[in-house]
Amino acid sequence: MSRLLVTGGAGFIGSNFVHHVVEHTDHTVTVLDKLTYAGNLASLEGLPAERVSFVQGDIADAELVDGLFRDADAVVHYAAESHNDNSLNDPRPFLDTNIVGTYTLLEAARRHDVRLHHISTDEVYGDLELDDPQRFTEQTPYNPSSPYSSTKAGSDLLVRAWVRSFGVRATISNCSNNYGPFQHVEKFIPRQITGVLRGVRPRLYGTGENVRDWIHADDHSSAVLTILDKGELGQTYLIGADGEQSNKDVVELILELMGQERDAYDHVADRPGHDLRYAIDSTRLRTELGWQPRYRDFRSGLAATIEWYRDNESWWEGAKDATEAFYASKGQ
Ligand code: NAD
Ligand code: TDX
Repeated sequence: MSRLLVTGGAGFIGSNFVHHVVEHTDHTVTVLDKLTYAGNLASLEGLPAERVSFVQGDIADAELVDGLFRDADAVVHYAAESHNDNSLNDPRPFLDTNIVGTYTLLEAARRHDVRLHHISTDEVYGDLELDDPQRFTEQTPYNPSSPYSSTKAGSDLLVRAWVRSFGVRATISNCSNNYGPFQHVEKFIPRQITGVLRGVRPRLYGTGENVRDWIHADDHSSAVLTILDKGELGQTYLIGADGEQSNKDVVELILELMGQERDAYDHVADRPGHDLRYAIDSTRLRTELGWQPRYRDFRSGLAATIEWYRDNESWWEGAKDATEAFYASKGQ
């Protein structure tokens, strides 16, 4: 049994991880989360109080972080500003949280010699052509496009430097696009599902030919636990489930699964600098650490996600209007 400190545990992927840990291990969890617009305590409702505790605070608050690291056996670092569209509108919070916040955690890990796992994204590698036979691997050079992905790339490089210069016991994982319950309505899949539930047509940026490599958040969680358990210190692991789909195909599948015409969507203004394609080769994680994804059928995973949003309107309705007002101001 270990005492895990999980940063960003009230967000989408962090809360899925906390549920996964409670279900599949005997670890206890302390969540550290600032509860920005993206954090929601309702995502942690129903978890046993003897296993999960919550601290509201900023990962860039060195004094708070220091006290929490003192009582942790390992730290899993999810907290971030995570949305590309927001980073194009106001990059500053991305620098504060993703760069200075990660630096603050690294300094605490160094002081207390605590094992740290840093959660990152495939977006640090930039994008691929649609017909490129190569996928991203641990050897792909960094080439981020947006303020969001460049701050995530910066945070990864800080982790690598703290491993090499100070012997911090850290690992990194770069995962592809996640879907599943508890994802904020600003993101592509929940935005379209909740729109259709409200009678609004999906909005596709640009041509919709952009490709994302989808993985269920629960598979991301099992991969992170595998790396915590068996990963080699100082190493990077790519996490992906061979789930490439064009945005157009995803929107059409959502419409079909929700009983609408497959062409009942609109094209809107494209995202500036919009990455064309992400694709992950997760061979290393699978062969060296023996991990496998459980959700292999995107259609049934998406159908279950649609049901979750249908059944949990009270979880998302509060954020929907403000999110749509933001998009409307951008013509999206
Ligand atoms: P999210 O936006 O849903 O959640 C982020 C959480 O971090 C929120 O609960 C927020 O309150 C918290 N937070 C933000 N700033 C903080 C601060 N300064 N101090 C403490 N807490 C703070 O994000 P997500 O989609 O769950 O992403 C989680 C992590 O996974 C991020 O590091 C992201 O880069 C990475 N990631 C996401 C995806 C994806 O598809 N969403 C894919 C790969 C990697
Ligand atoms: O309304 C929309 N219409 C649309 O076509 C929205 C919100 C998005 N899109 C497109 C943009 C992307 O090509 O859908 C794709 C997915 O968009 P997002 O959900 O914003 O995700 P993305 O930009 O790919 O980044 C996500 O995956 C990598 C997460 O938000 C990041 O945190 C993660 O690092």
